[in-house]
Amino acid sequence: MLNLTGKNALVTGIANNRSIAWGIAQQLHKAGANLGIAYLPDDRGRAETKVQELTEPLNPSLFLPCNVQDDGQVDAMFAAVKEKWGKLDILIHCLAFAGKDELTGDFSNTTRAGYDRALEISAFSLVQFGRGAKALMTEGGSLLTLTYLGGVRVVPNYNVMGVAKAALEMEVRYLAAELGPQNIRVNGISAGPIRTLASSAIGGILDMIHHVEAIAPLRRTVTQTEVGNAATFLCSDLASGVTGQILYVDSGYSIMGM
Ligand code: NAD
Ligand code: IMJ
Repeated sequence: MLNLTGKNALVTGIANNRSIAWGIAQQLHKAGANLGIAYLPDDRGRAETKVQELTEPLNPSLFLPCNVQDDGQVDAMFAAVKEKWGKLDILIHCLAFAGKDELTGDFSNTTRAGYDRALEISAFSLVQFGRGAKALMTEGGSLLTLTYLGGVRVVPNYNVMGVAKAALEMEVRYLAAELGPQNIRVNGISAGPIRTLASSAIGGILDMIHHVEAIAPLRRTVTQTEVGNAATFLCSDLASGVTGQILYVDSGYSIMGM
């Protein structure tokens, strides 16, 4: 049976109650996992307060700042996990960022700085997390990331994020191959469009959601809870034979050719 009691799960990427990571954290908590929450700090400490208030009902035993652009913060996060928990079992990578200018207009106008930032935050961060997982998942474990169809097919305006997701998905495979002998599994969930902070800021997202509702076999979009349930499965012993995979949680949209 699916039971995460006694498992230590660190969740990144919660910004608000619409975040996919929030859906994942809730389902991991429901399955009995002991939670740690890492949030992106801002100058005024507002993110800290907001995420702390939101996640309080899940009784996290760790609450840590982590901007993946700062090696010091990433190292400190893993050091705190080691100190408090000793071992890590589950690590959720649920973050991405590209400059707004890069997510509209011609892909060929992507700047060097914009490309570097998108790939650094959205893809290199999984390499950092893989290193942390390797050191801390001493009894095996599960590393999970979130990706999108725009990493394998052209989706209007996804642009440099598509390149970042392509890199991210290949990292899933390289990390799965490297960490497998330690019984650490590495997988990705490719979620269909969901209205979150990261998607609502995109022009035309509502039209894209309506398109999915018309075309996808299930004739609807997916919810954060559905992604959270699939994540809980992949992080549980029920998925003990699954690694290096991208699981589509997209109402079946990606199978359609027309
Ligand atoms: P969201 O805005 O709620 O989450 C994005 C998170 O990234 C935020 O919590 C933000 O704090 C974090 N982040 C950004 N820069 C960071 C940095 N430098 N260091 C640490 N954290 C940083 O939006 P979301 O839609 O829940 O996105 C979560 C993941 O799901 C992303 O990887 C996204 O690409 C992926 N995804 C989203 C959709 C969708 O339609 N919403 C679909 C498929 C995949
Ligand atoms: C993002 C851009 C273009 C099309 C898009 C998206 N579609 C979907 C998304 C169709 C579903 C959302 N998505 C899958 C993402 O990964 C979003 C990443 C993202 C969003 C923003 C918005 C605000 C900002 N930077 C961002 N960086 C990454 O300033």
